[in-house]
Amino acid sequence: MASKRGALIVLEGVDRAGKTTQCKKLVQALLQSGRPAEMMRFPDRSTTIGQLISAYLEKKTDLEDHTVHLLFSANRWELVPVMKKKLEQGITLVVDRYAFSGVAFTSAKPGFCLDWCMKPDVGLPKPDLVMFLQLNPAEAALRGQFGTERYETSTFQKAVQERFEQLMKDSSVNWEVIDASQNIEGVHHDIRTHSLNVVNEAQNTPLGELWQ
Ligand code: ADP
Ligand code: 2DT
Repeated sequence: MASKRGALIVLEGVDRAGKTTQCKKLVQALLQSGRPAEMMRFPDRSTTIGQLISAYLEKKTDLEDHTVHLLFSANRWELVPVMKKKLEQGITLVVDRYAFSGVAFTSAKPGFCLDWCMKPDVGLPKPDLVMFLQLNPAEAALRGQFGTERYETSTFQKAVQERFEQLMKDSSVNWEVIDASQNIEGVHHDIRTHSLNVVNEAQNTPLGELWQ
């Protein structure tokens, strides 16, 4: 009999919502409870494609908008064999941003619709759970200034938030909205509760395909 698979858990949210902090804490909590777990993040800037994306985000290079969208998607697809292997080995993957960021960010640019932006990511491993860390801009501002990378402006982030809200209407994805304005432990408590349920359920269900 095949061994029990790990769960694919994604954290999404606007800048400074606490995604990275919470991904790390969730991995620690899962490991401490005896469940194998690893963190991943997108973009993964370590690959050749990731380096092109990183230079773009750092404004060292310019790329045409469709082109960079496809590179972000390619950066996920190139990691799919590794992700599937780990999940099959029973490792739960906790992922900092995924295709939802891909769609929300590009579709916030003029001339892009949600539908076109979703297409390249159709068929990716489907997350068992996507937690959206909800935080309003005033509270995000209390956590520090915007950085200097591309997209780090309040006008653009507001448009991104609106696109995320559109995406969350899609009931084919298991969304959970988390109140990210709580303290770090409070947010972690909510995330851990939802994740443990999903890790247990995923063991006996096949991995799905996103948006199809
Ligand atoms: P993201 O990955 O969503 O951009 P981070 O996890 O990097 O967010 O957190 C952004 C900043 O906010 C960091 O300085 C972090 O320590 C702080 N932070 C994270 N979660 C909270 C929280 N719940 N309350 C207050 N500050 C937080
Ligand atoms: P961080 O590395 O700080 O999370 O910033 N983005 C991300 C996209 O535009 N498309 C994508 O597919 C993904 C995964 C969000 C990465 C920045 O890149 C944006 C912020």
